[in-house]
Amino acid sequence: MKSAPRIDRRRFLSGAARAAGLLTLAGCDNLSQSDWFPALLGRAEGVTQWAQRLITSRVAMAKEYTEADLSPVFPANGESSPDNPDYRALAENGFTDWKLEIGGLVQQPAAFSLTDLRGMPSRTQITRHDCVEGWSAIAKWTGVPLHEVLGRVQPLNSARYVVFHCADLDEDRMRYYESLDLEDAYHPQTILAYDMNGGSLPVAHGAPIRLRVERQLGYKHAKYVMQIELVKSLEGIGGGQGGYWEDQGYEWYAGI
Ligand SMILES: Nc1nc2c(c(=O)[nH]1)N[C@H]1C(S)=C(S)[C@@H](COP(=O)(O)O)O[C@H]1N2
Ligand SMILES: [Mo]
Repeated sequence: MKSAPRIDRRRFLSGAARAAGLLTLAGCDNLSQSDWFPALLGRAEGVTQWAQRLITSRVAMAKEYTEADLSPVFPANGESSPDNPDYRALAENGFTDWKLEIGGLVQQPAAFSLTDLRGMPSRTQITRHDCVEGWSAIAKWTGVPLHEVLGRVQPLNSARYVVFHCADLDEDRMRYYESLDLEDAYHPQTILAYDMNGGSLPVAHGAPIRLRVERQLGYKHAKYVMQIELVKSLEGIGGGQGGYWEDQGYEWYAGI
């Protein structure tokens, strides 16, 4: 697993969790919803009140920047041109035939075209993307807040995670996917972006839509999102760890 040496706070927090003997839990369970976690953490030696608050609260907004801060070059990373034939066909038609399918534990499964998504309320944010490979870049993203989309399909009470299934497959035919808990899914800065820096999202950056989840590291920001699925558990999806990189050892909660 590649580490993120620049992110001291994250390192400290994972150290705090480890001190409490809870590292294995940090993966797929929402610690803030656990009754006993804060109590146990509070007892762990050397763990201060503010650290506990940082761990248990994720309501804060990620920093937003101005046009003057935009990076002249924003690298494309990971997949930048999916060779999936279905995706290619959609791209050749300017994604006019593409539809985002949303199903699983919802009352009203739906399929939204790009026009449908562009017709919903939008949010624009200038944020910094941090990749664990050691680069950061600032861009302007416009898209529909995920909570707007979820509001239209009405998740059932049993839903705990939102899973994003992508168009790209790796050499072993494993599909890229990612997941969020509902707390991050409903965060105001969590958007399905269709524009980047004022133009439509380029294929290299995830056209027709990519997830922006600004308080987490780059690999959580799924590109080429084709389907969204609400589930009770991450078991049985991909390798069961909640994401393509998570299945290879990265942390599921990639907080910055
Ligand atoms: N579908 C898909 N999404 C993905 C990836 C990928 O390979 N496939 N790479 C991830 C990683 S590691 C990063 S840093 C960002 C890169 O986004 P960018 O190409 O816009 O820089 O996308 C993330 N989302
Ligand atoms: Mo990344």
